[in-house]
Amino acid sequence: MLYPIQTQTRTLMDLSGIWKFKVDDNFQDDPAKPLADAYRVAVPASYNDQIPDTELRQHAGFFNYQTRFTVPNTLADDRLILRFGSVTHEAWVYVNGEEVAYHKGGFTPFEADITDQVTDGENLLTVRVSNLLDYSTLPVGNYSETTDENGGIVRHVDENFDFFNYSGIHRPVKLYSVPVAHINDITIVPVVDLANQSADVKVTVQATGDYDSVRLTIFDEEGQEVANGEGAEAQLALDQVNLWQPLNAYLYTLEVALVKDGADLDVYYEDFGVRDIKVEKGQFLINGEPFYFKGFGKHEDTYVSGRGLNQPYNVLDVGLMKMMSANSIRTSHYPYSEEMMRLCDREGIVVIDEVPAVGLLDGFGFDALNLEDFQNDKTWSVMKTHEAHEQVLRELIARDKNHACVVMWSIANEAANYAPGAYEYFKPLFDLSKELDPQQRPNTYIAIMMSTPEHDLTTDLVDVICLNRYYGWYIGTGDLAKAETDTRSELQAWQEKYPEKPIMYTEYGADTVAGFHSVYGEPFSEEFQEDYYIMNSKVFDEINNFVGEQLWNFSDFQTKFGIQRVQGNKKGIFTREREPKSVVRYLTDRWKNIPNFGYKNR
Ligand code: GCB
Repeated sequence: MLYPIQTQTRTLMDLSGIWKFKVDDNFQDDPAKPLADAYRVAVPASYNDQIPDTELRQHAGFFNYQTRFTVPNTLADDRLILRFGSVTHEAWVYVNGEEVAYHKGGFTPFEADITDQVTDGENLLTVRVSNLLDYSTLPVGNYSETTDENGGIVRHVDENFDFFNYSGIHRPVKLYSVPVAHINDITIVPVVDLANQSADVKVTVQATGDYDSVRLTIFDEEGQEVANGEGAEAQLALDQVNLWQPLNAYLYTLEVALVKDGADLDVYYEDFGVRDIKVEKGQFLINGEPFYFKGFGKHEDTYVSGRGLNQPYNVLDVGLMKMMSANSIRTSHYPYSEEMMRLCDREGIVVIDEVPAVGLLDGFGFDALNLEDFQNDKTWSVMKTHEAHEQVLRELIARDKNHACVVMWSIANEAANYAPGAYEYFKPLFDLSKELDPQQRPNTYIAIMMSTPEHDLTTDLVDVICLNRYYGWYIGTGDLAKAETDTRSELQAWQEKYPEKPIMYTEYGADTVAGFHSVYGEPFSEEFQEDYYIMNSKVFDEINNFVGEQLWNFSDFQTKFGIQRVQGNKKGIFTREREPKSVVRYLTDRWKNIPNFGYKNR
């Protein structure tokens, strides 16, 4: 799916701004009429932290958003497409009262051709949103209903995951025009010949309407033409290729033009990087060299904006990562904004791209880590997420397939991979990912603590073993000597059992209250956080097939309430305001001394 841009043939309008907003649990508002008694909220952003009302902030149910827009009459001959970067979690869209789009899934874009609904003068845009989650949705929520004193339904969602259920119109709403004959989609697959420093760039264009030919031109970063070709399916050769490298990005631009009678009907520009990804003999190779992941699990989570797009924070976060010599992130636990993915392409941040498959554990809780009764775990008989899971994977790959920064797909975070039925659930999803990804990237899932070498049932499916581990935190809290022994013996066991598969940590961390110090290095203190990371680093360096460390979490973030959470999760190495905790210095020193390539001596 193409990102909306303005070109010589396309006009792009941004509908961001202050919209009306109102709870409408009983479907009383008419989408064709102006909303009465509404709040005003900024779009894009989560609604939750914009209105100081406790009940509203926590509300589970249905909401209406509304704005007005006018279309310039210079666009009368074009098609008009209304596009949402994301609406969390379910949306019904009405233009002048007529439903034009429906989309379920809170983290991927959708659009609708609204040419026939738009009128001269002002148009009324109403978006009905639901933030409900249950055992059929991703993420997974525990849904229940009660009745109020008037017999009305009160809905409840208890998150089956550890982040606040922010909701609303989270990403930009754009209206763009395309000519009647237009480009719908572009797929780019660079095949690199590392020895000859060249690449064949395979391009596939999908287009609609009446045109004679498709013209393809590749420009380098100086704007010089470096290759050209013709046709909806073509292969363009690049010599002396500039590779896209971690923290050293190089982006080419592909210009696609639909041509009729010698004139350009539609033109679109897609930036892309040329790089090669392979997993081989326990190594993760980028451009033929063994890469070492240094970085973070993150969240899209900032003050006031909640989970809404916050570009200054994205820019700052990438800057802080670079300051620390970090080179990678995982989009835990859902696809991040297209704007962030474009930024990562540009800045050379390597991305493990995750679908919102989180909460696939029957009865999630912090005590779940102590469960041992794997045989009787009912997760795979009670979850009804098959359809949603296929959909999120399709939509993520359709959106992100051309991104150089994406080096691996993460098909789930912390599912019950040890429970009966796990293999049957996941095998078709791994097959689907292979079928859908034109670049054939590696696939993984992120394994929870109970998924040990002896209990995990699905490791055969993954290209890289990705582990979330909390020895010394959830297990043996505060005992770092024991944590060290446990970490070492588990990592050694993985390596022995799967010598061909690289292993990495995708989460490890300890809640740390900024400014809390202890001469005894007690849990929650900045000293403990540092000791914890020093201990883990020591063990990582002993394991040959260990190819990366992505800690939990980049910054403190908001969660649901619970006795384990004090205004959210405090495992950030930065606070929610992005102030560093002391461990940032230790990790910066460590990562400055770890090269991106060839860290492990073999
Ligand atoms: C995990 C989850 C993550 C939590 C984290 C924690 O394993 O993947 O979503 O926030 O643990 O801090 O408990």
